Amino acid sequence: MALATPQSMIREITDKLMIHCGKTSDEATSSEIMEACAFWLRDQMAIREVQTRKDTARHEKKQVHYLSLEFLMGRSLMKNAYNLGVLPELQEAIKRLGFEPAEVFEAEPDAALGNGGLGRLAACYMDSLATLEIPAVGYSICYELGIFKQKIVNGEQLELPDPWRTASDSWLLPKAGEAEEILFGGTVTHEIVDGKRKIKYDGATKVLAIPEDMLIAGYDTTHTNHLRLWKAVATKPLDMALFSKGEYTKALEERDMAESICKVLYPNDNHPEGKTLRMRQQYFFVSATCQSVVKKHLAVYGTLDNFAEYNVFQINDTHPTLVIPELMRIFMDEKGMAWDDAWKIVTDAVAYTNHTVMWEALERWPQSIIQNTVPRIWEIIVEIARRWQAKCSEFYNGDMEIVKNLAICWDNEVRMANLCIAGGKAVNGVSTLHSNILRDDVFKYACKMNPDKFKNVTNGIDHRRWMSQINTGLDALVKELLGSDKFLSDAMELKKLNAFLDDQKVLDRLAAIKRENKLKLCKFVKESQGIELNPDSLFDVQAKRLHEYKRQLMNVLHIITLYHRLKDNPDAIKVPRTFLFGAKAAPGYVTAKRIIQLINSLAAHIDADPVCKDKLKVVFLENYRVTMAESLIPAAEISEQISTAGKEASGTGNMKFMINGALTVGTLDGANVEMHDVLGDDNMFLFGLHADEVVKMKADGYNPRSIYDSNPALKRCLDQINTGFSDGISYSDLYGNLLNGFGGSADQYMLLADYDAYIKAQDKIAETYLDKDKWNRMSLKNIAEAGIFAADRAVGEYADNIWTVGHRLG
Ligand code: 26W
Repeated sequence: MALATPQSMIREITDKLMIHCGKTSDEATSSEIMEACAFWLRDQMAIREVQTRKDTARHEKKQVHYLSLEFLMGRSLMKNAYNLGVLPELQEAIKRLGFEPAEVFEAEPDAALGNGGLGRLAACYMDSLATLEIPAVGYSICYELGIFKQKIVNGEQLELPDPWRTASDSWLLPKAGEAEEILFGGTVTHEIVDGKRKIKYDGATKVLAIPEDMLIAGYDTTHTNHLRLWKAVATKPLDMALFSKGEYTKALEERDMAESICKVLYPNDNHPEGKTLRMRQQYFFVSATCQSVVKKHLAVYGTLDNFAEYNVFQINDTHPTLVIPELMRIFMDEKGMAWDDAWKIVTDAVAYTNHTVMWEALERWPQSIIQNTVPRIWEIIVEIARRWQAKCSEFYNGDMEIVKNLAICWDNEVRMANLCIAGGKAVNGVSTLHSNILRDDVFKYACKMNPDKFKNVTNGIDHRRWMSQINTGLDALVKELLGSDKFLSDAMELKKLNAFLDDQKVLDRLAAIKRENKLKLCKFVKESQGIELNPDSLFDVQAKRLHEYKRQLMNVLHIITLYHRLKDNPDAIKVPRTFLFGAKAAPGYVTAKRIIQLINSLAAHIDADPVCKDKLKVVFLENYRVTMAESLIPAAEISEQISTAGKEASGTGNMKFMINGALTVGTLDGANVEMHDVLGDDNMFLFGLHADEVVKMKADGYNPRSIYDSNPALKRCLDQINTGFSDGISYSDLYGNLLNGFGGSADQYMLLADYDAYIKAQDKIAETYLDKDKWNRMSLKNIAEAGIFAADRAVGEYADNIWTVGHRLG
């Protein structure tokens, strides 16, 4: 049954506007209308969520607790209205209130509490968890500032703060009554009282964790979950004793410490920052979560014996690892359990997903930071490590090399991945290739000890958001062709589009939809950056975090190659191209920032050269974010997925482009491998070394300089980077990285080894583009085969193979 008619909605939204903003609709701004709509939707969801929670308890359903330091939610207004089935009514109501729906949606800031793939994956999974009617809660930190806003000034990245909450507070439901206390620092002593061990904390600092819940409605169900964002506040506003003594700064210390915890999201992707503040963030949200879950479990069941039967904690990479020692602490110190009993429950209740094999991304914490920040947790880790080491040593007959590799504590460091393996019931990678690399390489010794623990769940995306919502033209075509909207609940239905691969009319309509989307993007780019794009050119897009392994620089080498061809022969380019880049670089990642600058130098140089007019253009899109992806992806024709094979755990952007009909140029890496499985060589542009060949070539002594010496086109590109472009900025550092590294570190990501194959793939793309029908057919094939990359499928696999919880669909 519909929740509301536009008429009743107008009345209720007007009420919200009055109560929360103190305005009538003729006084309100678009932003206030947005807030009023959000309040209305939130309240509808709140009613459903209470019902869901009661059902979960009444029917004694197992619950999933999804812990992640990042949730890249983006905007929620359209999403929630869509899932609640009231989007058309809401749009109508907004119009009748005298506002333009697009402007109201536009007024919502992105909730950008994440860096990239890992954070967006968590957001997509929240949608599927609710849609599959799985009782689940997401947990994270209520950061005041999300990922920085990127400004490009003179070609360089500048970071600005992102105070996302200003207009988004209406989504949050504060639950002050469910606050938890977290202890930091101090010293720990053990006392025996009445024959029982008691832990005493001296000089610890208390911080209060207050939940702010963001409600998550499922699609086509009333099932409603929530994302619990913990906010840190001091237990008392001011230490009056110190204040009275005149020690003003010290009196404020506790408050400042508490507030600093949830101030800002760390902007690092694939590179952990071993800082005390980050450790505090991790323990803060883990401890609050564990305490809250244990409390709620006891309230329903009155015992912890069945805790693992009714609760499972999925940890999103190692960032929430402390859930393992924290549960041990609660079970033993607070609930009086013996070690073995507590350990049995923990190891049945925790599962870990690995998202990267980049060695620099694997978290290793200095002992001193853990010891000083969370002294009791440190003691428990030491004991876990001791027992684990004994077990490993026994299994491997004391082989010290292997024992060292498996150790949790070694060289005054704590290795979080090993702690997760020891304390978890499952470890999974995020694509077939990635999971195999974990089993055969990164975690091979642990895998041998317990092969069944190591699993794969290939990532997926929320196809309702990433296709239907953002590409309404394609959504309408698919519904018409399939004669139903069943694909929204069962993405495999998309396969039925295969029946239209030779239908000329369908192919033409598909092309017309793409063109519409390109025109919309042109408008967006013109309005946001003042840049004119040529809609008749091929839109070639690389949008993802900036990282050397993702090889934006190889894309640049191709562009320079095209430029040189044009210089030699103004007719060399048959297919005009627009290269669009969207990427944030971690603020401390110097090389990544230099690559952004290089792209901008190149873009300016090409713009200034008349030979490129209407043939070649490069645009660096400022401040790439979820909302930008939503207009960029439907307009893309080529999706660049060109990481060094073996380095990209899965990729999820690749899936979003695919389901919107872009063709992929890519290596056999991450989920590209599975894309290739369903598309074959004919429907994507595959190139380059395979993961095993990368490893072998490195082992045999990779020599990029010999490739440079023997390939004149490549040499010319690199020399051009060395000298730079018309702005006079030299990129000799990037040139040097590719050619002059020490100890075999030149061209770490093997751009030169793949250059030739990449150029050939790109030439094939241009040739194929000239055959419109062939191109459109390939595009339709991509959409038809994208169903397996639905998050619904992935979450269903977690439910079946790791969590053992029931669900609907599939
Ligand atoms: C602590 C610093 C830090 C921050 C984030 C280290 C590592 C990360 C993430 C694990 C990086 C990340 O986002 N990984 C991406 O995860 C996606 C979802 O599984 C995959 O699709 C991407 O391939 C992977 O790079």
